[in-house]
Amino acid sequence: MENPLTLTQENLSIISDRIPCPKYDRAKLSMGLVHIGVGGFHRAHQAYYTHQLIEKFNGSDWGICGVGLRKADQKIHDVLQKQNGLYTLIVKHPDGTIAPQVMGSIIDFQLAVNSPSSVILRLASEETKIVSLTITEGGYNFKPSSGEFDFANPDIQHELEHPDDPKTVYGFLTASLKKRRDAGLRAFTVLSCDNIQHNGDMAREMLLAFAQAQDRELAKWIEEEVCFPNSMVDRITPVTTQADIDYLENTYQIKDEWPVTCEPFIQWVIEDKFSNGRPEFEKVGVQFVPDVKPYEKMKLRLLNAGHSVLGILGAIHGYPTINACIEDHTFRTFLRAFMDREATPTLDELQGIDLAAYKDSLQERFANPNIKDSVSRICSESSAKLPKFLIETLNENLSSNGSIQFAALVIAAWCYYSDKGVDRNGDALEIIDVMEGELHQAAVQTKEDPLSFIKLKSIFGDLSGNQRFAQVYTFLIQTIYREGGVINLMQNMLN
Ligand code: CS2
Repeated sequence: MENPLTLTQENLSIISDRIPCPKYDRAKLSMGLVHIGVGGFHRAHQAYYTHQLIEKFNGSDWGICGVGLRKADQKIHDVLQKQNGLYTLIVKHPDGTIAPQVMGSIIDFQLAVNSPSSVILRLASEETKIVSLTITEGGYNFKPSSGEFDFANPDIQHELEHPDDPKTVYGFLTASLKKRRDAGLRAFTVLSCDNIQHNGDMAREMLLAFAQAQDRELAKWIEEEVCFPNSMVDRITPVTTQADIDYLENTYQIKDEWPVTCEPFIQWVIEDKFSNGRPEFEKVGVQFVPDVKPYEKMKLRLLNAGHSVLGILGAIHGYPTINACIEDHTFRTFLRAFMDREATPTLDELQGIDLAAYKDSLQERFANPNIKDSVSRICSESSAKLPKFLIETLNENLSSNGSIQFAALVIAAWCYYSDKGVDRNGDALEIIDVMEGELHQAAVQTKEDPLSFIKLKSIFGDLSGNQRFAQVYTFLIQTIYREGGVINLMQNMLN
């Protein structure tokens, strides 16, 4: 048995006899990319594409500097620092094949809470050409029901008054863009990679709202100089488990404290508008298109909404993972009926895309038995996700008099989930949501007022005032409470 080796630059030549490792000289990379929000998804997606580009096409200008803005990023900071930015990406195929590979594209990591000024300097450096973001749906600081910038956030208030002590992404972007402007440097591109429709437009609108409140002249410069391409990103990336860490150690004698696992599928569609150059990502399969909106909409309303449909119903029913849901005929058929009857009618025609084949492929991807994507990951932060993934579709169907009952059932199930906090076997659900308290408060009043949950305006807007919706929802929520579950309702809807 070989010695277990910690994944570090020094050990890389020995580790490369065990699994594929970067073949390029990492010391020679420039940091053209700064990425804010280095979660599993970034490491499975953009950092993977970048690694491929550097390795196969000499994209040496595009090393990545990761940035963490939250205290919780301390862990990834420490791990990446210890491992010289290296980590293992473990691709899990549906046939059981597991393909681990060491990624080398992240070459530095900075934690904003440790040193905000060095993060600003990195962003303001001439070397930085693109600042990409995965700050989650909730990180954009908009009010979900109106879409307006939320100036009430205390961190935003603080950084408006103290531009040199930023806390949120907006404070850091404006502080560094100001430095660039004053130094006569070109602006960087802000490339949003979050699951929000029109993510680039959203980043632009929010940043400009903030900048206008802070410094009107700067806001004007940003408006003229910074490009914000919209992009659609896709790769299912479950939460890393101890079993993944043990697998590397037991099978390859590699000690990696935080590997990332993902499915083989990967997609990135980006609008080709950049302020200051870009990597030739098309060489590694990224699609550059003039208008990404139809792709985003398709993915958010089918894949992400489909995940939420399975996740919320599955959680109540006691299924731990998305593939367990898909194995159940009722869940599988329900998902497809939701996609066909409620999501598809709201989508635009996309040349070259066969929607039926896309939906088939989603079912296959969800069924991958090795991914074991937990329903708790899918349900986490539903208060930020559902307005984008599901409620927009629902509102469009209400306007066009289309089908609404599948989405209504998911919302009713979410109320039950937020109220009870256990599955149908009485086992506790792992609920992760910044609005957990408010959701619970609203949900527990359902017995007295069946509409109490959907009166949470910041999430549902005026949905409770829509008579057609209120009627369908009331019937569904009362049935769920009476029966203590959703399965009969799901079956009835399919008949
Ligand atoms: C998921 C996404 O967060 C969620 O609920 O739907 O993380 C999904 O797995 C990715 O967007 C796939 O590209």
